[in-house]
Order: sequence, then structure tokens, then C-alpha cells
Amino acid sequence: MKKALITGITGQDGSYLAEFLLSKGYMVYGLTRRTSTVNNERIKHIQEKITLVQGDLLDQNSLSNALVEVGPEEVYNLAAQSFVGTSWNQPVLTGEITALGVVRMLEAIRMVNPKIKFYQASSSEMFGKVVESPQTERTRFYPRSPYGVAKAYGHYITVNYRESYSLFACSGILFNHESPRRGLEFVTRKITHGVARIALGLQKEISLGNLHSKRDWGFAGDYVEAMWLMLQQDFADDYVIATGENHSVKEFVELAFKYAKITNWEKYLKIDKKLLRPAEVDFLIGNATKAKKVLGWTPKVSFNDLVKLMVENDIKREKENQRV
Ligand code: NAP
Ligand code: G4F
Repeated sequence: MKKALITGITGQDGSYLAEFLLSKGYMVYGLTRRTSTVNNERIKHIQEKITLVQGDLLDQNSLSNALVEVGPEEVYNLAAQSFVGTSWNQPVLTGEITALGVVRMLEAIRMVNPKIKFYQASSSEMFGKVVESPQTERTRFYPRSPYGVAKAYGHYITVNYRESYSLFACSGILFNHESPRRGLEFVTRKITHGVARIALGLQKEISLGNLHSKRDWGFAGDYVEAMWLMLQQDFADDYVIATGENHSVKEFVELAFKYAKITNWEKYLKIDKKLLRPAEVDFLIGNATKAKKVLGWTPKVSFNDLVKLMVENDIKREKENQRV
């Protein structure tokens, strides 16, 4: 049985990847950091089937020890300070975790077992103020936030360790992907959670910042398959993972209200200038042709189905919360 270690297993992608690898017959291990309250909400349904190992991307020895303890064939590095907004408030911490955390894990792999295959969760945020559209693996980076800058370091150090030490290290440049498990601070979940509560009479309005930025939004469940496929190839490489279409935040809002059967949606929306970012990424759209050709990967869930899925899940969840 193959063993995989996932950092960030308590996050959105970590939980979907753990389910996916279990379905492929893997023994799944997850690195979790110490917190004062346990935060296993997204993995509680599979907790009996996985093993958690303590460690932190800030602590070099904890990563080496985790690799010695688990002995994985594959490591998926999904852990990060992943919220762009927070990266302006905590730029140094973001750099420590999201940038230097990557090289700490690569060093651990190099020292403990350089045969381990490595996946790095890179981001379309690296394209930032885009220099061409759609964005491919060859598009120049122009990050617009401390998070984007940290991810660019993570990407280049992954490529560098592949070239310097012949590690099997892949960088997946993933465009935005969402799900009912998305954190509440990200715009899609903030919208669907707010819309669900408005539909049930529990909330009066939603406050948002920039409605005009456009994102290439896919479903997280589809994207974790691409991570796995990258590590099953004969050669390590970098891949853009995206749907190839984009929509504005405003379109997302309109559709979410539509699926909640609320017609006069404008009256529930408030624009709050405090939610605008110091520098914005206005427009992202990915070209995943290489992933389609080499990995045979295609996204399955459409934009409309994604919004519907998220709204319906939030309505269900809020109804259940009211019953408790
Ligand atoms: P997420 O839900 O925010 O999960 C982040 C995970 O990282 C959590 O499990 C968190 O643990 C863990 N973590 C944070 N700091 C850590 C540390 N110092 N040591 C160990 N673990 C730590 O993020 P996601 O949406 O699943 O994204 C997964 C990865 O893909 C991230 O690297 C993100 O930057 C990247 N990415 C995401 C998208 C997207 O659209 N979702 C697109 C491109 C790239 P706690 O539970 O303890 O906080
Ligand atoms: O949902 P967001 O916070 O996601 P963002 O910044 O695109 O980052 C996400 O995707 C990246 C991939 O491109 C990942 F690497 C990263 O980890 C994360 O998962 O914001 C999306 C857009 C932005 O333009 C933002 O300004 O929505 C706009 N927005 C408008 N009002 C808002 C809000 N974003 C948030 N979070 N909250 C608002 O109230």
C-alpha cells in the first residue's frame, strides 16, 4: 500500500485530497499543527481511516521527524497561510509559512529520502497583474500581494530543487477552486453563506469589496485529482489547472441569489470600502491545455453547478444549525 503525507489536511483541499487518496487505496497521513481547540471539522467523517502526525511548516525538525515516522512515497504540501487579505496584515508570517515552509519541506525530503515525490500547491495569484491572457505555465509572474510573492518563491524553489537535486518535485499552478468546505473568509463562501442566511431570515445584508474582479472558479473536488495525476507521471513538471472560463464577483452574487430564489438581490448587498485590497488582481483566466494533454485531466463541475452546490449546502447547514 502506498503512503501519502498531506500537509494542510484540515483545510479545504486537504480534506478532498485525503478522501481521493483513500479511494485509490493509499494509507493517508496528515500533518497537523498544535491549536488550542481541535479543528478537524472537514476531516471528521474520515478520521478513523487516516493518521494524524504533529508538525508545523515553521519547524524544520518536525517535518523531518514526520517523514521518518510515516515513510511516505508521496508528499502533498497544501499547508499555507492561504488568505490573500491576511497577507497584508501578516506579511512576515505569510512568508515564513507559505514561502519558507516549502523549502523546509524540500530540505526534509532531501535529507530523509530524496526518492519521495513532492507536490507544491502553487497559485494563479502568482500571475497577479496579468501580462497575457489566458495564463499558461510560461506566463510571466507579477504577484500583487505578499501571499502572491510568497507563492512565487514556493514555485521557484520547487523547480530549483528538481533541477539542483533531481527531486521528483511538481508545482501545480491552481486557479481558484471552491466548495461547500471553503473557508468563510473567501468571497464565494462568504456570499453563499450570507445568501443562505438571508433566505432563512437570519441575516439582513452581505458586505463586499470589489465586485468587478474576475476569477476562473472551479470545484475543489475536481482539482485534487490533478494533484495526484502530476505525481503519477514519468517526469516531474509544472501544470496550470483551471476551467478556462472566468466570471466576476458580481456574477457570482447574482447567481447565488437566484439559486436561493431571491429576485430583488441588490437591496441585500452593501459595498464596504474597507474590504478593498491595497493592490487587486483584476482578471484571472487559465489555460489548462498541458494538463489536459499530458495528465488527461478535465474539470467536471460547471460554474453554475458549483454556485448551486454551495448555496444548497449552506441553506441545508443553516437549517440544521437552527434545529440544534
Ligand atoms: P485552507 O483551507 O486555508 O487550508 C490551509 C491549511 O494549511 C490548513 O490545514 C491549515 O491548518 C494549514 N496550515 C497553515 N499554517 C500551517 C503551518 N504553519 N503548519 C502546518 N499547517 C499549516 O487552504 P486550501 O484552500 O485548502 O488551499 C490549499 C493550498 O492550495 C494552500 O497552499 C493554498 O495557498 C493553495 N491554493 C489554493 C487555491 C484555492 O483556490 N483554494 C488556489 C491555488 C492555491 P489549520 O487548520 O491548523 O489552520
Ligand atoms: O475569495 P478571495 O479572497 O480569493 P483570492 O484572493 O482570489 O485568493 C484565492 O485564490 C487564489 C488562487 O488564485 C489562492 F491562491 C488563494 O489561496 C485563495 O484561495 O477573493 C476573490 C476576489 C478578490 O478580487 C477580492 O478582492 O473577491 C474580491 N472580494 C470582494 N469582496 C472579496 C470580497 N474577497 C473576500 N475574501 N471578501 C470580500 O468581502
